[in-house]
Amino acid sequence: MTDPLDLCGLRLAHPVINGSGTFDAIAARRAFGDALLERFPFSAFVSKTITPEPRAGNPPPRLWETPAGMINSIGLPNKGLQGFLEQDLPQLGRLPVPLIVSVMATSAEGFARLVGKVAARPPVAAIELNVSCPNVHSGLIVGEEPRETASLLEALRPLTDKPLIVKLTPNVAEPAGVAVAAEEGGANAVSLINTLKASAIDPGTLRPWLGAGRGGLSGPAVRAVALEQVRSVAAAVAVPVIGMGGITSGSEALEFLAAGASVVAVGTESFRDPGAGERVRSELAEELAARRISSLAEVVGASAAADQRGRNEVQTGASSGPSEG
Ligand code: RRO
Repeated sequence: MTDPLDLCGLRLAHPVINGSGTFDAIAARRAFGDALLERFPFSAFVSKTITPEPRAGNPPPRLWETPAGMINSIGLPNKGLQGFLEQDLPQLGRLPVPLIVSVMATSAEGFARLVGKVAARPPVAAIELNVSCPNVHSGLIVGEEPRETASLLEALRPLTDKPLIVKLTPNVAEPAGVAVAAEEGGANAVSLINTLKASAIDPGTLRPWLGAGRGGLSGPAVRAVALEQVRSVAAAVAVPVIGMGGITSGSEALEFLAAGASVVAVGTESFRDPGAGERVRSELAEELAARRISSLAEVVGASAAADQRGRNEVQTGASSGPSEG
């Protein structure tokens, strides 16, 4: 495997983490006992998003299977800040990897309360700001607006020295614009993609299948979209990019690294196969070894570098390819 890597100050043993909300470490610990801790599948653990107050989540049905994917409309059920700090954090703090806590609020004040309280807890290594949940109607359109994103970051940045990671939405024309705003506001990393807004119609009743009317699409169906967004964001920012969207194998993880991600996350595939994180990690290690790559720096952004070389060659007329006649 490659050397350990540094993700904005977090030391990771390898480049595969989980997508928020797709792996319940507390339930997995109950199911697998200490074996889970001895061989934890991810190099960092990202919690399910929490909000300031408890939430029940959306009415059922909450899931719909699509070709090569699924739509979820979970609606952010969680115990709220106090419940998380008292009940979940002590258990998550015992995981053998850095803990990243995902938070979301419907106001800047709510975000500030979450960041202030969560970041103050020693087991928390970093905070992911979820400004991209497709299933919660908030008055706040932070993640869709570069200016709103920058001003949220400016309000939160002074509250902690711990890394702030911004989870970007794919549901905008230019995710790179929002990523640059997050970076300018002081974000230490960005992660993408969250789910794509999606609908399902019950073929019997011809009414929306999902209780909340719509949801977010994930899984292999979104992978090509995610790759392009990772590529455009990585080309636009200097902070590390955590890339995800339909990764099911080591070679697909490698594609995200080549597109410019420093770290990749496995999400929906963990629902199908709880061992997916470990499998993707070992397949990626084999892919890298087969290519004699020992440092991830050799591969991260390789496709962007090739892209830029191609453009330079076209500009200087250095291309040796066939010329138009
Ligand atoms: O809980 C959810 O419905 C949910 C969240 Br918070 C999110 O960020 N992305 C998603 O697809 N579902």
